[in-house]
Amino acid sequence: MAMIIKNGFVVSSKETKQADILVKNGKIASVEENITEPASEIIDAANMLVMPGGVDVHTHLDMPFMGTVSGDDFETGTIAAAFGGTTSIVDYVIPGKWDNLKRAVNKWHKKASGKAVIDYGFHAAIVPPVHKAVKELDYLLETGITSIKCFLAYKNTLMLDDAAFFNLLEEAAKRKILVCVHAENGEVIDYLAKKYLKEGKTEPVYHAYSRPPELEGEAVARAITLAGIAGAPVYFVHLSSKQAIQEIKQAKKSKKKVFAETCPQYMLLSENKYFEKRFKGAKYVMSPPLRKLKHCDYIKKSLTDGLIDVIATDHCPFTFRQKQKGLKNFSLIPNGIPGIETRMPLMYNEMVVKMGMDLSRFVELNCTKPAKLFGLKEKGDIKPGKDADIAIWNPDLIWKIKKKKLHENVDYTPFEECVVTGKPITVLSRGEIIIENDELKAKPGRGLYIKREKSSFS
Ligand code: DUC
Ligand code: ZN
Ligand code: ZN
Repeated sequence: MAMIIKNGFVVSSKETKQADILVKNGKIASVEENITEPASEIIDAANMLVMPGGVDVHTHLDMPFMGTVSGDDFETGTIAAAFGGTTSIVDYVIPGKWDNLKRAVNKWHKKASGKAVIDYGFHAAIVPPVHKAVKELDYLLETGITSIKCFLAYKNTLMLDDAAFFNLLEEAAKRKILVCVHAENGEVIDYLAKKYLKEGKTEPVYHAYSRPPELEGEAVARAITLAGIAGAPVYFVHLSSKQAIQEIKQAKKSKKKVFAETCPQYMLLSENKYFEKRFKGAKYVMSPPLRKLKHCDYIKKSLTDGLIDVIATDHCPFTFRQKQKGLKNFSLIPNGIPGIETRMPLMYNEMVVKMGMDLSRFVELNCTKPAKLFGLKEKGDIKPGKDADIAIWNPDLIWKIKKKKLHENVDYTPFEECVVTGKPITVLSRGEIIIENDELKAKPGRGLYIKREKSSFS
């Protein structure tokens, strides 16, 4: 039977208006004033914001990495996402040393099925040797994976050299596969890391010093050039610096098909976190690293200037114990931080409450544009025909982020003690209530694999 969400302020990527939403068979059937159709369930959303569920297109769940495994699996990770108002994710399949892409994708299906509480898709990372992976690109498309990731950092493991990267750009362009790029200059990072370690500089802050922002700017510029020659649109993941965004600005100005993602941490946290005593700085070790405040401010400004297309998380949590692997050598600290549960509230607080941005722009960056760019055609907006993935927010609730209240399977949050205004209270996935009054209502395994369409590149 039908469900009606009544009297809320409905926020779509186009407008905010007081309206009711009629949900039928898991889909949004209509968005209109005063719907009177009979319904088996009515949710009163008076004084609430009714927004699309968040779409997080950059996560690493249950991922083997740097000699350990990221702490959230598809059950804990998607539960945490749901509590934070996110209703679909796209996770990165990372092939192990002996995996071809097919085997790696099957491994990821096994990790996810029976566990996820929200819907999920996959990207595939392409690691050396590239010539083998190229032969499997058509298989990726058949299985609903329409984007790949290339690492220009992590020398000797994930990194591609320029020729291999260019080869992939050409092959991706032929097939309209969107190429996601981790843009940092891996050769020079490797050189600097070795130099610091030789000088006895082993503490977490040298992780940041060995990856200066210029090396991100350089890699972004190089990737834009190579993609231009190959005729491939490119999507830059987790941009962290002014240098990188300036390259994006230039490219967008020249009408190149270049897209930019950033994450809350690059706007809300800065490099001084690495100086926390007793190795606590390791909790913020991620790549790219946190930057000086001027970069945070520049990225925030870029949200309004239209230079950023997507806000995602790069959720990749490791416990403080796991981080101890790098106690005597910063280059061994597993890279990554949690963020899947806090993205939407932190960004609502920053963009809407503090910066006074339009609610539709918040929705566009966190829901609609990621869904469009990654071919999640049923997701990311509130309009008839879309899946009823909906988060009902109390926009006035003031609360403090505390690890002990979160659901991420890790022993800290980098956003501890942040005070935010606004919280998702009721969350629906395909018309089913999965979170209500801080309680999980969904069973693991209800989340479905999304066979994605090709990017709309717009
Ligand atoms: N960066 C991280 O911090 N973790 C996972 C992979 C990455 O690129
Ligand atoms: Zn990355
Ligand atoms: Zn990542």
